[in-house]
Amino acid sequence: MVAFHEDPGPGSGRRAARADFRSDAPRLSLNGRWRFLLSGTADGTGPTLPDPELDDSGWETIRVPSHWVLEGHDQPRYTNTAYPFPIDPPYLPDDNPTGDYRLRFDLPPDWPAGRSVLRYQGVDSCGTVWLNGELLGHSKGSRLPFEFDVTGLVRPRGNLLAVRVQRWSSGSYLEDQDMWWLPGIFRDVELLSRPEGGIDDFTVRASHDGTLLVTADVPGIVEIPELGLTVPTGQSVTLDGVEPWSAEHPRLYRGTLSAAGERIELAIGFRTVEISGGRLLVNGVPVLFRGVNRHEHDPERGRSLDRDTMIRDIELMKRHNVNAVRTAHYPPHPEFLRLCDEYGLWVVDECDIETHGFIYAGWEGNPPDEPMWREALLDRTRRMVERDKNHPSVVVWSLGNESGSGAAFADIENWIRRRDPTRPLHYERDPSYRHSDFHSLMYPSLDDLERIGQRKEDPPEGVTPGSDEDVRRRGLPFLLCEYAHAMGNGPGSLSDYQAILESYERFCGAFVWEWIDHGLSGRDSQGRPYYRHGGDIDAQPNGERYCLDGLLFPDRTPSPGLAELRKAIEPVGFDVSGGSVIITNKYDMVDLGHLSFRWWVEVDGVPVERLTGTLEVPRCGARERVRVPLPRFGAGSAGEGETWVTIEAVLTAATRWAQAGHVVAWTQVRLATGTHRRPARLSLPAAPTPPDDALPPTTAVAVLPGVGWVGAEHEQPFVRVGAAEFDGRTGRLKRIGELELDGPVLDVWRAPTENDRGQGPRNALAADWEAVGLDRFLHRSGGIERPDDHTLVVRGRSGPATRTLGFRTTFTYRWRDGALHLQIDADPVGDWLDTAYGHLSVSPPRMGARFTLPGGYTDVTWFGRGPEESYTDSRAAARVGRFTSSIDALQTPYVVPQENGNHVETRRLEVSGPGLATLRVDGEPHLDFTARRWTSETLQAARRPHDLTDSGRVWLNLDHGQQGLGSASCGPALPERYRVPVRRHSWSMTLAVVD
Ligand code: IPT
Repeated sequence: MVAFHEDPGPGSGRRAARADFRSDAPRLSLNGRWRFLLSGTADGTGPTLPDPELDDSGWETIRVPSHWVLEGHDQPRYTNTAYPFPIDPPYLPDDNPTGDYRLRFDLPPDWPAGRSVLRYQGVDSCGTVWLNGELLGHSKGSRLPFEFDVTGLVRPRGNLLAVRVQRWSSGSYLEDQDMWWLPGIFRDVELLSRPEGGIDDFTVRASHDGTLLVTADVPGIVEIPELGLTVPTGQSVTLDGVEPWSAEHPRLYRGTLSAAGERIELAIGFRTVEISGGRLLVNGVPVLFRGVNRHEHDPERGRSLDRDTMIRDIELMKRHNVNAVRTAHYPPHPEFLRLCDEYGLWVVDECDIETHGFIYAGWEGNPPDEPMWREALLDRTRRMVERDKNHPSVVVWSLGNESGSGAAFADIENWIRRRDPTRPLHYERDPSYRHSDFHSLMYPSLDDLERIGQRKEDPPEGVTPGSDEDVRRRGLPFLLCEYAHAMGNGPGSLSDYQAILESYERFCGAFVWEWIDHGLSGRDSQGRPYYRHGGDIDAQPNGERYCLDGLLFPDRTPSPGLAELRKAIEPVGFDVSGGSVIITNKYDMVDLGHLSFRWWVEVDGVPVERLTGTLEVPRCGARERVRVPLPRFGAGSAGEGETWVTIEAVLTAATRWAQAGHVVAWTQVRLATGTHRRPARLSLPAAPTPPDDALPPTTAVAVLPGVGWVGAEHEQPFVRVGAAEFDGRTGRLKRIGELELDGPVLDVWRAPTENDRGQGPRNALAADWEAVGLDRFLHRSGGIERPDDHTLVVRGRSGPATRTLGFRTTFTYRWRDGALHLQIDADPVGDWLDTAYGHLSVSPPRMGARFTLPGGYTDVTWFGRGPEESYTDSRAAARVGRFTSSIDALQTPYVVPQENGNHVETRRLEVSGPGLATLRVDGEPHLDFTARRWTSETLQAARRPHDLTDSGRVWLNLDHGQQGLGSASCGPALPERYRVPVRRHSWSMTLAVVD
């Protein structure tokens, strides 16, 4: 006999799947502390587990719901695509940690005598259940509910519920999602009284035209008081004047469904989903999902989330303009969908099916293509659809993720279409898209996405151009189910993607990968807290850091990437020209009546009194635009300096998810015609490269007329220009008046981001950089010249050992008007098209100048983009203004330390510290700056944020620029235009000491 856990079938003894609902029937939560014992094999503690007489007083206890690996038993495991067991379906290794659970419980005194049902909302990976010694059955499908009828078995007092949970089961072959393997009874356990004449299941069909049909397994009455409606089940009615449900206006009609023995709470949303003319329409109009992929994750509780955490997720999504969720890659806790109905989010509900690891078997034996698994796959589909069918928020069913193709998908498709013809189906991985109502891909490049928008994409491999399949796919709407891999610092290009998504009718939206970093709370040997990733667990295989790819840090602190997403997808567009602004309503359903528009003027980042007000915006319907005259901002009267007007669209009244005044969208426009024009993107100005012979040989310091010698004999000679002092040998700046500093040296390095590292050998820029030595430049002073009393020219060459490549540098200092002007010219030399590595053509991650300051410096103030960090392809969220921060607060604590805290387009920077002279730097026109208490090298070497400790100096970069962030950790290469080209770079700044 096949052991249950290895039987490919889905379960036995279970009740039919049905809707999840709230009713007035009594319900007893069985959550709490259960007896628990973990064993090493599938037999668990043996055959006595269900025996009510068994003395379990020596067992440990465990909280239910939870994952035992997060409650001090065994270890969590993380793999991305790999199965942590041999591909030997449907079998599992003998080593199979198995949790045996026991709970004694009594019924409340008033528990009705009728039928009772025991419900599990989620058990990972499978469960066998006994009540009072009797086997009820078993089930697989970790993120789906199952129920047993326990009528006649459950008794008023002294019940003994026993559950055996194997960590690995045949079900695990269908659950190879990129996430932690977290076994246990991790969702609620309940006992439900099922009254005589109660309702077992019901289906709501409510269209945006007011048509309503509720069917149930027993006759009942539907009542919706605010519509004055009383109608029997099975009878369709069309109601006048209902407001449709949408994510933007989640209008729910509360009511009841009553049968003889039970009253169910209804929360009906009238809405219609259809595909028409190659577009996705909801309520008759096109929609654009501004979505995220959400795993259930909490650093302490894993996938065992409480309701407050679900609400927190939804509030954060709504506040960041996210309007859609793909429940990657399994149905969430049912409460989450109830909350989506209430708060308003479009949901792509995805089935708990992923067989990704079969990639290592060349997809040989892939379960969807093997009859043995058909029932298990269909079972999962049924349980999702039946459970979630009444949620207006659920607008698309997704058949699963990354499971190749196979005949089972046809069965799944047919079953859903018969059961629920009201929602379209999504499946991404079958290149024929035969079972999908959407064309869909993951991580296309911008160019590929553009072609898809035009319905001009290359057909997937194996599909003949012009074939029926090709033509059908081209006619489908496109849903970008994953893009913008948010691993570490990034993603870049969110605005670029959004611009394309908003440009073509074919697109119905996109879902960033992913919502939250799956870091788990841990402590190191010294007791310091940190977030664990796969590599922090001593087990192979493991997917290392790949679980840290969210827009939220593990503790739900928004990352800069989420701020950027919020700006990129904001639902209001502004286009200021002449004396007016064209306001574009990018909502799909609602007008702009809920927003107020306020403006103010700042000069050099300082608000100008009286130059502030509100705009009167006439009615502007969904997807419409209005032109609004702008007041005369009085730029002329504002005074000298860079003058910017900021316009914000804010919530007029509080909503469920944000306060009145919450900023939904904004824009900024420069008013005065300044001397500087910002380049739209990082485009470092090109200058001709002089021949490679201009560098004089290394010389002893050329002591030139006017050089002042300082210090005692035998000490380093110093060179003075105005109030600036230089090391006479290296030419490095050491002092400006009272201010002590050191630098600059040419800096082409940054601590690689996850996206710099690419994916395996793909787009592995950091590996190429390291191969040619960009991480280990050595510097040679090439001589100092003093053309006149106020000028110092310091030449040098920087490059790595073993290579010819590098940059020849010229630092030209001029003392004028009590400040030190610095011009930096860097010219590439040597072989950048690596000969030994043939294929390498590297470009540096940074073109910068590194200084240090004494450790007593603590704060910065700057005029430029802020307050969050910004990069050339992730700068939309950073507005132009004046910002102040401590140096410590400039650091973004990515779970794995990497480059962070850059600020593009900085016009002016001041660095100060108690008792120290303040350094002021003016860019010409702009600089990128970073300031930190450690070097890029230390940042790179750190494994955890707490490895970073104060070096005793402040490391200040005043850079020409850095390359963008991209999202190449899983996705396309960084576009050329965001790289730092290998050519002459020149930039300049003025350094001054201020009080
Ligand atoms: C894609 C997966 O669907 C998702 O779960 C996650 O693993 C993501 O990649 C990377 O973090 S699949 C990949 C082959 C594109």
